[in-house]
Amino acid sequence: MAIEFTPWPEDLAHLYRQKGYWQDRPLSTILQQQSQARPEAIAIICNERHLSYAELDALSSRLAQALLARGIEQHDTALVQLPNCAEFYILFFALLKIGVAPVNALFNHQRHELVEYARQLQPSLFIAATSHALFRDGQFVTQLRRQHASLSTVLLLQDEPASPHSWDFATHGAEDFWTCLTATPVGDPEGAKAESLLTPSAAGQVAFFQLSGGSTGTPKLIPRTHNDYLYSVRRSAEICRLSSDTRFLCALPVGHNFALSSPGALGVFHAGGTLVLAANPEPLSCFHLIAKHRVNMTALVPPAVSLWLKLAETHGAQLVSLELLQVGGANFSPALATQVQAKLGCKLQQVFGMAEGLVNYTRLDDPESLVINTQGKPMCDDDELRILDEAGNEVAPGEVGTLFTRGPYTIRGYYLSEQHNSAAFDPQGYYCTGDLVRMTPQGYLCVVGRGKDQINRGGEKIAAEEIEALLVQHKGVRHAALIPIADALMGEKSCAFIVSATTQPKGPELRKFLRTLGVADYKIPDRFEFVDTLPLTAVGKIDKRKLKQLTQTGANAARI
Ligand code: OOB
Repeated sequence: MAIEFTPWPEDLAHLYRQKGYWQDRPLSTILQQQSQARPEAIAIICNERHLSYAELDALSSRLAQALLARGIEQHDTALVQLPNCAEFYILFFALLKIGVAPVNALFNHQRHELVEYARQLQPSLFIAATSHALFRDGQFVTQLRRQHASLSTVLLLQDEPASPHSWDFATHGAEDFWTCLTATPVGDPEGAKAESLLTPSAAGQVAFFQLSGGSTGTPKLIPRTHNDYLYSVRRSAEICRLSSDTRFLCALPVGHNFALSSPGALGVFHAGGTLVLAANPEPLSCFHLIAKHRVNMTALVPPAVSLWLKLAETHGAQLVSLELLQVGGANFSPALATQVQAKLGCKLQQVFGMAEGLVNYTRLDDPESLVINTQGKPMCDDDELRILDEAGNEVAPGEVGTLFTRGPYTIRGYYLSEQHNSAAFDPQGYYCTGDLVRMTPQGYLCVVGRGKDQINRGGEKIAAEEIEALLVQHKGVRHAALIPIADALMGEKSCAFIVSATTQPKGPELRKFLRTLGVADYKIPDRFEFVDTLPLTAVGKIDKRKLKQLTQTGANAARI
């Protein structure tokens, strides 16, 4: 059975097809087109490996066939956690080719997050890397297998096959990624026939899941269809003027919407350019890759830009090939924005996007004042935006309100979340972004704040409710409230206000407790404040505004 999702209403779906946004082609056509048009061109550079479009296409088809041979079927789902590496794309296209929808967990996710995604997805396939601490041994894989009868195939990507963490695959019912892939013989006379057996899911159906930054207790999965996602990739590539000359450095997490489609790796493949992979945005190694591979475009979150600006003072000569830097994911101050051209020697583009869909870009020919002071305008003429006040009325032009949006690539509902969907989407299908924005007379957006209960830690999103629910599981914690605090480098960090139950637990103990629950490191509070009571609003909710004031004055709180 096809994977469930909330469809767009018929009239709008018709309009999106009529206007050519939805072309009823699967996402995998991106790769197939290039492997025919420019088979020898280099698609991916990953350390010393150079993969051409033909090789990427062939490897993903071989993996797809190997998965079919293991009983994986169309409409199955996969839980994937891979670092920035070529295998991520080989696998992504392999799954697309056989209609299996993956969710790509971030590499810094841990047990808590993976267990939750598996619970929601019931995957038949699980792929991870032994370079991640959770997969040094087979314990977690065994636990997942025990919890999910649906899980039939587990593939592990090993750093070096003969590393000291070498795996006992048979005991844990897992296989080595490359052994599985290469088991299908090359040049198989049946190859062409086998290729024709690969069938993606229908273009109007779910291709894969994005992850929501979230503001609720459990993270939500975002079903993206081939039609909507392929449109966002094509249009993003067009706005950013990608071509076969594009040499894009991907230093953000490969699965994140920014790095995958805005225009990201898929935009580069669509244009026939070259993707250069970096493990992370650490400036020294990225500068080296830029110089070595003559990279002309990259994308960063604001804290990384700060570090790049600093290093450019001494190592700027390595950046001569760089033409365009995209910045997005979190608030980017005009003070930093003005330094980009002078210090990094390239153009700046601001990107305000979300995994749920809507992406805004400043345009490449925009005047400097727009590029520095705004977060861009929607990529599509049929993106519909509403900016509403607290009573749900449209604000006057230029005033601040909460951004609601719908359009040809913005979802209509989270995966299997009926109750939450009724709050996150209005009756006309507009998604409530939770972002406080103002629109300029030219139709550009300025993100001025956030209404949602989320901390944006340098682009990494933390749902306050999720961490609060975990903290109160500690026997020493009666109430917990997580709020953002200002941080010079990260923009925001997190601070947990704790009302203790009996004996007062200390910050280090609570951090350790969250780690034993298997929570990703970036979600662990940077600061703890212990208070006797939490202030309440008139309707009895925790008054986070007051807590934020407390962190600024420091009154009444014992800090750890
Ligand atoms: C991107 O996607 P997500 O899903 O990790 O986070 C979306 C949220 C937005 O709702 C907003 O709160 C914040 O991240 N955000 C920004 C921003 N870009 C995203 N806040 C201020 N300024 C910006 N430029 O973060 C994302 C997805 C695609 C492209 C770019 C970013």
